[in-house]
Amino acid sequence: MAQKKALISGITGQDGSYLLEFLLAKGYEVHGIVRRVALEDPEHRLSRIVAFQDKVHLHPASLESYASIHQVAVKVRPDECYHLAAQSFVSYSFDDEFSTLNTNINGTHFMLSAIKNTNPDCRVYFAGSSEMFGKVEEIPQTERTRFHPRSTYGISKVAGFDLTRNYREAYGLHASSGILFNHESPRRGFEFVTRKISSGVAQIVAGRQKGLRLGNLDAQRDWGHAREYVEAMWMMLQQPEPDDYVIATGETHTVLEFVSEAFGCVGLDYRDYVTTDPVLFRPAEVSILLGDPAKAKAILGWQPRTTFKDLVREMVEADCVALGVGNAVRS
Ligand code: G4F
Repeated sequence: MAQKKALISGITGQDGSYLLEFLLAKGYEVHGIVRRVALEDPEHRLSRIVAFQDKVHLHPASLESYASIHQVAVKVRPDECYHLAAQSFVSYSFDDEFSTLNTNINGTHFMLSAIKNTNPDCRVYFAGSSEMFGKVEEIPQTERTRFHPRSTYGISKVAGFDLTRNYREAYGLHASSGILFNHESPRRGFEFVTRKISSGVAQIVAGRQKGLRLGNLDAQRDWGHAREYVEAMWMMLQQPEPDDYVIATGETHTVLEFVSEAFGCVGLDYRDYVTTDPVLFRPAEVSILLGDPAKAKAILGWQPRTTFKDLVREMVEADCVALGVGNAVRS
């Protein structure tokens, strides 16, 4: 059988890097879309995929340019396309609503259109988000729960979700959306709360930082491991019919629980270090996310494996090891 070709947008991010590894292990020829600046600054911007640089084919393109995406689609002619690229930091979407909407909505539209126009048999994955549920209308959230986004990021993801469904219904594209709940790992960006906490703990242990300033500690999130969530993306594209799936653990925890667990890993009491700062609260918060992954389990055979405690520990340990204080982590 001919080697399958996959195209990933957002390949340099947390999810893109895990997906790249996963697809290479499955024998795929993997292509990635990257911004031109990333190719000019590989040490910094390609750090998550540096180990695979000689195995992956990178193509410069911009989510803001249909022509550039179209060109890559023509050149690669992928069998599967994973559209992960986005402005994905919710907090930033309050600072620049316009660019978040432009990049995320147009980027998704350009990708769907380029695939439909050049390679309509290609299967497409769209990275939807639990942020689409926003001010949740039921707990837990399922594929049937109504969306009520609370940020332009969430709104952009609802638009991407609707575009994906419309390309499926109008043009027969095999296009699926994953409604992924928060997923973390040692590769998470430092701006997201889990990595801010795990790296903060390591900095404190290493004596480089005295305390940690956070926003809303009462928010609840359904946190899983990113490595497992990319497997679900692939599973969706192996189904005979395209569809939408909630990918979640089915457990929710407060930010405070994450904080307490993370400091506990190195034998510290968070109350001695953590302060809250109103500046870090969001104008509109998503208070609770809790997903029901029953459909993914029944149809894809997917289920989460990493527990909340193990996830926190893995992240704290990785950050402590990176700073040379791995021995502070309690066994
Ligand atoms: O880690 P966060 O920034 O992630 P958030 O907003 O839930 O979004 C992430 O998950 C979504 C899936 O549901 C993705 F679509 C999205 O791209 C991203 O990956 O914040 C989590 C919670 C929020 O309630 C926030 O208010 O943590 C709270 N928080 C408290 N203090 C903080 C902080 N968040 C950040 N980033 N920094 C803080 O200091």
